[in-house]
Amino acid sequence: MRHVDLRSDTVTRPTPEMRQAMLQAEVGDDVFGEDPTVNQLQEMVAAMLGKEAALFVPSGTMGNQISINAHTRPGEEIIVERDSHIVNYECGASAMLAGVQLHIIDGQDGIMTMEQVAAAVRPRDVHQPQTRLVCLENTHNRAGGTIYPLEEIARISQFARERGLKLHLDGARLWNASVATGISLKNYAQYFDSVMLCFSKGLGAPVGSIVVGDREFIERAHYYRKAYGGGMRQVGILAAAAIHALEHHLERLADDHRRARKFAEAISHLPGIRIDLERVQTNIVMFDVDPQVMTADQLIDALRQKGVFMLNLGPRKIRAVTHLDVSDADIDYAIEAFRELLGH
Ligand code: TLP
Repeated sequence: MRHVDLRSDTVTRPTPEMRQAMLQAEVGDDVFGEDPTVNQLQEMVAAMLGKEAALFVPSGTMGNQISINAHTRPGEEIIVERDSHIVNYECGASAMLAGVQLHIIDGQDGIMTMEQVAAAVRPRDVHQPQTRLVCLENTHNRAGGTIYPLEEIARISQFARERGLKLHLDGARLWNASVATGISLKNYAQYFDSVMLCFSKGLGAPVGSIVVGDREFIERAHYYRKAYGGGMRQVGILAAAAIHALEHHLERLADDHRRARKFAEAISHLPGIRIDLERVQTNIVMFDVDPQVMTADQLIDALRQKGVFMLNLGPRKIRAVTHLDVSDADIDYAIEAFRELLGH
């Protein structure tokens, strides 16, 4: 039986060519700053994003969390969107480790407007926490891989600068936004004080994320990376996978987007499936199952029997994500599995 794993773009396994690059990587002790491959990756990504410096980190979660810590002081407030990864899937780390309070805003499909951000900023008042940082997410995971409009980013950025607030981007899948829109990574990054990007998602590397920003910010982030236990030694073997991914797997994200679109359109015609095709903009397909027909759990179980794997995000909500290890034939197979289960 075919095995089509659409639970996440994190499930990819390194290709033979990527493993070869890892095998041949020159390495050194990165805690001493002496790993040439890590240094090469950091310089490469800083240049791609048009920032002064970059820092390789073990995970997206650590990248976001050390950025939050580096921008803030305990007791300060950060503005975040309700469905964001930082709010929902990072174990409350911002409170646990940076000691900040979250000011949560209801966005529309993950998008907060400048007006919403402005309304959430605290006045200078001896009673109130002080707002220090705003975090955006692009593409937005829980909203279904949606792309943050550049104009809104620009407006929020201008407002933040005027008010002396910092702006951080959870760009775990910024690569996807850039490939889908043709807007360069640099163009996106210019609006932010810090950006976190993942190599371990659609790019197909086994481990690793990166944070970019100005030199002073990266120095502070470096301090927190060590404090969080993220100082790694001969980690050039992982940086080599990331460099390989940037050189060979970036443009092909367009294939993932095309396949996600094909899958979404095909299942949208089936009874019991509710899906907003306008929100299928990159490699994530989020849809609801009509509880009269089946629960999300039941559909996921039935799909698993056929070798198709998806993620349950609620009693009705299911997520499917395309990636490097999902071919056109895999997508056709997944569509056929849906037709068999729901077609009649
Ligand atoms: N997302 C994972 C799960 O944690 C939900 C996934 O399968 O999508 N920001 C965003 C927008 C993410 O989607 C993720 C991972 C992260 C940060 C965290 O990255 P890691 O898993 O490397 O800590």
